[in-house]
Amino acid sequence: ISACQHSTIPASNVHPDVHFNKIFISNEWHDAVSKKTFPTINPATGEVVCQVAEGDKADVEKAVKAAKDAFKLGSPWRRMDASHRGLDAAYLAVIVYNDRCAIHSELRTLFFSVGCWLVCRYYAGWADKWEGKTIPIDGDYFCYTRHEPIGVCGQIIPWNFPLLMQAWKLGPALATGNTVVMKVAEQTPLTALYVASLIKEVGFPAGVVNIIPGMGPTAGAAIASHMDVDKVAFTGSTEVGHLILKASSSSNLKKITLELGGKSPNIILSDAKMEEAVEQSHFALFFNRGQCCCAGSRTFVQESIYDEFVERSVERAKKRIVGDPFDLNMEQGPQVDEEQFQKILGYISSGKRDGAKLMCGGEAAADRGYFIQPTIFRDVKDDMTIAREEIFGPVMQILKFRSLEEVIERANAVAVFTQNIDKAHYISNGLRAGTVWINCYDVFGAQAPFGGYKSSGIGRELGEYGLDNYTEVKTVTIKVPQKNS
Ligand code: TXE
Repeated sequence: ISACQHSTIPASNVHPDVHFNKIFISNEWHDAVSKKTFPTINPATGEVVCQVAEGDKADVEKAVKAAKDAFKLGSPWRRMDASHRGLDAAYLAVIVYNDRCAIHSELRTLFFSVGCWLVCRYYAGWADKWEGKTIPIDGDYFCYTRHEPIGVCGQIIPWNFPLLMQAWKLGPALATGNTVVMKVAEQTPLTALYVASLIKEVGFPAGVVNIIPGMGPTAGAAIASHMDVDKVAFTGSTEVGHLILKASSSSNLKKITLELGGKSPNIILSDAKMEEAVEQSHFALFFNRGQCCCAGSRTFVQESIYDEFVERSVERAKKRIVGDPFDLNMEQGPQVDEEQFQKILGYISSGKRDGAKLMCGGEAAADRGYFIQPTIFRDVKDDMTIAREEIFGPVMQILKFRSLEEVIERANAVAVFTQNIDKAHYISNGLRAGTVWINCYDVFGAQAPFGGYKSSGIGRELGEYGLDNYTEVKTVTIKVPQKNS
């Protein structure tokens, strides 16, 4: 990170020439079979950046065939040493890192670019270390397991962290020797296509990675129901998560991992360090304009410090700088598109209607683009829509609680702020959540698994656990003349 100070980042090119706006199959650029295109929009202005090829079922067919061919026994990819696979991925990591500023506005944030680079590099290291076992079964047999790639992996990713989601999906899939057909979000196709160009440059064999910009109900659904796709990894809404599982069950029972929405509680106990808790809770909700599946979107504050916490949070939110995403001093850019923008404003209206008290914000923050004022509601009750549904925007709900037991019952949290380690352990053990942060928020490491309990998902991404999602375990048992210990 130290090599990447602000001063070394070149000025933004706000009107970039877009070189890659087609479908990437077999290391070549293709128009859509239908010849259709769709516009990609700059959310800061509402203007069209460029047209992008719109892949659908026919293009998915082509891509799956390419991925299947690349996975054939004896193919360059299947014959490649695992260590070499790792080298290619590590090289990709370096190129992504070095090119981070040339791609898209989202990449300006160091978190995204460094995070992507680290994830690629981390999984590159795993390529020749994901070992099977020899197993001492009864009888005169020699038994061992192999960790084999699953085959053709469909990957459907969202728009909130375009490059990061791509890295989280490609890293483990490629390290373990799979081939990939990836459908990128229709709101953010350009970063992924730029990375596709790097994949070619690095020298991955043709067909190993195929990338299709297009719509969910056409291209995405075609991947989910394809008989030759062996696995689908999906990140997006819970609603579409259900459709993906259904498509698997009515096609070939392909393996599914899901990373879906949430309504993560963040618990502030009365003994928490106030300043730190306010700042971290602000970050927990407003980071990435609230567009995080793990955003701390229900802030539970203990009764005795509730008023002070609200007051300080409002002060902080009013200072939040909203504006041009290319200006490095900005804290908050626009929401991703008109649909999300309208949806968030709708949630703000519902909060007011349901009787929550609007403390700041509540409106569009500019006369063009999809900017929303940092918004805070107090006196939020558990049954209000804004306390139950994922808003995915810069809208903070602050709820009050009395006892630990009460908050565990109501919250099932993701973060806890307290100076009392016993209380922290008590709460974190009692929670049914895939991640618990104590006195911090949104702390990620390529090495540590991430994923949700209950309807927030199936499976884990990142870390060693993330490799399981992309591996079949084969047990091989050989009769031997005589076994000895
Ligand atoms: O999600 P979708 P949307 C949540 C967040 C947001 C809401 C809606 O609450 O407000 O979802 O966002 C593809 N078959 N999250 O509408 O539709 C789609 O093209 C196969 C949480 O953008 O789920 C895109 O590539 N694929 C979240 C991806 O699914 C389909 C991130 C996500 O889009 C499909 C984003 C279909 N029938 C939104 N329909 C997170 N977990 O981080 C759509 N897609």
